[in-house]
Amino acid sequence: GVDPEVVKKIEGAYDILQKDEKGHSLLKKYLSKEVIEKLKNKKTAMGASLWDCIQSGVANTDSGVGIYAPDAESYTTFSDLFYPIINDYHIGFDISKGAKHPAADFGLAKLNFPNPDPEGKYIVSTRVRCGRSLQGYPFNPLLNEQQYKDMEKKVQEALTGLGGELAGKYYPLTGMTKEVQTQLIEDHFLFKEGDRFLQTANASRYWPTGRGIFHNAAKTFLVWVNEEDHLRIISMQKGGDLLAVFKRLIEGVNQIEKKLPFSHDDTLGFQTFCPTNLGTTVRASVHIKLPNLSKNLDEFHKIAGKYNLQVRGSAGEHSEAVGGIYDISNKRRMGLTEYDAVKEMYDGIVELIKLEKASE
Ligand code: ADP
Ligand code: CIR
Repeated sequence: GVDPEVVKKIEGAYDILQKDEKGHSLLKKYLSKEVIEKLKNKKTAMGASLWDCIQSGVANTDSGVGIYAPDAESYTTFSDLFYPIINDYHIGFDISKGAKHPAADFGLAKLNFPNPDPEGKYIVSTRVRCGRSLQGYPFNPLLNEQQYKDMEKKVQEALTGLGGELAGKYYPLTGMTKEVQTQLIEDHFLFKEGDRFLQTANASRYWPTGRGIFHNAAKTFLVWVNEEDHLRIISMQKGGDLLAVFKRLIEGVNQIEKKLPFSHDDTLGFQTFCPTNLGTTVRASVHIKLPNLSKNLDEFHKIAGKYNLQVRGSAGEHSEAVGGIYDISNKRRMGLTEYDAVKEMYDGIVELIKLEKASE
């Protein structure tokens, strides 16, 4: 069973979340007393409890979501909490009503994304990323130090074989100078350090062991190793040529999956640590300046929401917009194909640029 001290923490979570009036997380919305009663004594085969899933959201009541899965089994063991959160975040993907994530389809044969901003007036850069987990390993909180080292070695070997435009080099975080690390973060290439949401989820243990970044010389193709997910595969470049960015990502994913076995599930799609990333795991984004539309932030978020888009700051999630540059991406990643997730971002951005022009 679950340690009585841990059960107490789970029970205490309810009041902590409800009493914080400024908190609006999905965890707060769906962690009812009934759910707590039903789940507080459950454990996955690897030993994860409900507390392991919710501790980040309890420590950070300003979370947007507030829950992570320490292993893939947590999604079913604690489904009474995960499924409603998944349904809410992914805008109507209700597993409890039998929803299944569609098979992967990047739509390579039908891709058609003419640059929505050929003059480069609005879009600063375009990026598409996806997450992958290695078969046979749990997510961060349940990994030991040796597993981090083994995984890093496997991934590094696989990436070293990449060819053509994708060929590059792996740079472990261990031994990287602060200057290089800081510059890579500032240039939007590397994950940040000390993320409190990940730390309190127990996802940053043994840092920087096993963590690192692979990239080609142009830094248009990058792979993050063992940050939030085992792998984050990224394609990005300046300007608004989404077609080139997405094609490069598809090529990268195809090459890597020939070398590494990824965890996939018929219901959940590709399995990830955070429920927001399940399914396609695809976040297609632009860094964009829309000075008129973003004058009224509430209104800006509302308009973006109409197109199922999410607005982030210029250094990513939980950051501010610097110099009027926003990061706008598809919000949902589940219940639609990779092609449709990217198209959702594209169509929304085309509309936002039209609206911006109309208000000039
Ligand atoms: P993720 O995309 O992996 O969910 P973040 O929101 O933290 O995580 O973003 C990671 C990094 O990618 C940040 O530095 C962010 O500014 C950068 N980024 C995201 N979208 C773009 C883009 N379109 N152009 C340039 N950098 C981007
Ligand atoms: C939050 O709830 O705000 C954080 N735990 C992040 C949630 C979604 N973002 C992510 O997966 N990168």
